[in-house]
Amino acid sequence: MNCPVLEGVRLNTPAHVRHARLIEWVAQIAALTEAESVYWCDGSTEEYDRLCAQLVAAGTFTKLNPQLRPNSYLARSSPSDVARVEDRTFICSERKEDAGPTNNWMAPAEMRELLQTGRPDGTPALFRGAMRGRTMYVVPFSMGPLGSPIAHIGVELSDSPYVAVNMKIMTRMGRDVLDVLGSDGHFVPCVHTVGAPLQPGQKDVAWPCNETKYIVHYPETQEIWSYGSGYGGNALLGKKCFALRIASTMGRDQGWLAEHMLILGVESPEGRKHHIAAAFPSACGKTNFAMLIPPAGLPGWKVTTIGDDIAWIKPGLDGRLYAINPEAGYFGVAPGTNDKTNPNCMACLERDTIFTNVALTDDGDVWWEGMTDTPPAHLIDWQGRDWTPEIGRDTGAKAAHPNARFTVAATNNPALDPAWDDAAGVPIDAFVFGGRRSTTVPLVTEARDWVEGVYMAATMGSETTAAAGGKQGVVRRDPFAMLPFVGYNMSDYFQHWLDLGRKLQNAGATLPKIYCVNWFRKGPDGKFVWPGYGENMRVLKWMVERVEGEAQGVENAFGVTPRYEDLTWTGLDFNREQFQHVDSIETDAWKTELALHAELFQQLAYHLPRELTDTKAKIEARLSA
Ligand code: SAT
Ligand code: MN
Repeated sequence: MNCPVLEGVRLNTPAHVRHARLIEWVAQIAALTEAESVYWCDGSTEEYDRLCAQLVAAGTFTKLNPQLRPNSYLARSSPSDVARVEDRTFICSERKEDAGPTNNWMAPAEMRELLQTGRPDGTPALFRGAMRGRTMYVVPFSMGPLGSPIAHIGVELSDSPYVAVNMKIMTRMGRDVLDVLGSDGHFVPCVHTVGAPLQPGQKDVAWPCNETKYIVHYPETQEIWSYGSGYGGNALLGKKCFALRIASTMGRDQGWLAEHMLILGVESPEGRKHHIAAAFPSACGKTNFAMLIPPAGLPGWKVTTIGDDIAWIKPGLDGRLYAINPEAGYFGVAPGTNDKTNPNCMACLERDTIFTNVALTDDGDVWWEGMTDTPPAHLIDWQGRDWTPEIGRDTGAKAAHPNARFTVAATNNPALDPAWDDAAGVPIDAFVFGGRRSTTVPLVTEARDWVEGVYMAATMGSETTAAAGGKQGVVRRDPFAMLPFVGYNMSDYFQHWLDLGRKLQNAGATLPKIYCVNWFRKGPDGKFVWPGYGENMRVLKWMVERVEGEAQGVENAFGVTPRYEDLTWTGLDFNREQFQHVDSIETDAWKTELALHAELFQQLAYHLPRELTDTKAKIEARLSA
């Protein structure tokens, strides 16, 4: 293949690239952004090591002590670039109604002027010249096992080598993907710049980014354009942008689901295996749940991880729903992770990990709040400043940013499910929806049918966390834990779930059961009542036994909940009174809650499925009875 030369930029297209449309697009973006050079990632370990060394030389990475944390790095971001920016995230569908009231919207033509072509008044486009002085990395990636019928391919063009190495861990990335793509395979184009062009001779900073940020999705043309941030979901475009926002619209059009869900396998002592997909908002313990180690009181039970954040789910020929994890790594929250809350995760992080915004110890290792009970006597905090427990106490400064993250390959996980990379996916037996609620919502409730389950998921609320910019700890409705991630109208998304359920049911399939959980109820002392973490296995066991038609429960206003005697308590000191506290349904609290559901439904009135308002009316009637 020839290497077209474009305005002085060599595209450096490797001979194995046979996809004319891809090459042409790379040339266009190189021309628009005026990248200094173009580099095609092959996804090799040699390349990863080289780019990491380059990041160390640039001051972006600090290599950690190889004795303590082999093959691992620490990155510190700019303090202005530490989380997803929901207020800068846009769904640019032709019609505003198709983005819906929960997404920021701008007309595609207007957004293209802003980003790509420039305004009629002469305002230059943000991407024009945005990569000046930088290398543009071509990052081909597969979301899901290579060649799986559930997987899809994307190509990210980014001027951030930090993005390239993170994508190597988070996705199946490199030359193999181009082979699958062939000469005219379908890919989702993703363009990313940190928005910090360099003048000739200008010295770079350790974490280039721009105060102006745009995270833009064109669902109709399946394009992603991200400007100004180098962090997490803003920049690793395979994750929330593609695997959730764009993929959710693909799923709507093609009859499948792209969900903000972990996937786990549960095996009973008798060796019966089930698969659960569970949705929780960002930073609500999904990774912990996905890597759960059953307590000693439940011998013989085993939990294995298929995915920790995202699930792509397609109906199989047998009418069951099959799920893959589109990702190949974990981009998880570090603070709070320790040998008690998540020993499997701590084992993942022993080596081969990129840490972002955690603290650095004096011997070249990492630390974060909650890693150990007693913090080290001295640390370098996430902003590169001296930190001591006294400074922390006096100023409230955290050593690690609350949204500090690790990036690590799934293959580091000792609890990885043998089928995690299976092209066929795993059959889902139950969906779980959970938010962070200190009051009102009981420990676990089973929906009586699909529609009631969709209602539960649609009306989910959660207290906000540090995963997104903005205020923390306020309850917001977060339907399906997808509020920041649905690429189209939320009510149409509800309808899609209802339609898919109906279609499968009409075809004679047994649908997965649906549960709503809440690990986070607090007592009068302000402390969590439920021990959580590994003890969540007790709830999981009940669900699996319900799927098998064994465990008992009682009906209430919104579903079926276990009585104290329906859960297994061996090895845990948790009395009836405590159970009552996490399981109770207070009529007054629920009347208030339903008023909030009404508010949500008002906001989502356009295209809101009738089934949901009908379900609400039934719950209200039961509550008043
Ligand atoms: O920053 S990410 O979007 O990748 C993580 C999250 O919010 O869950
Ligand atoms: Mn997430």
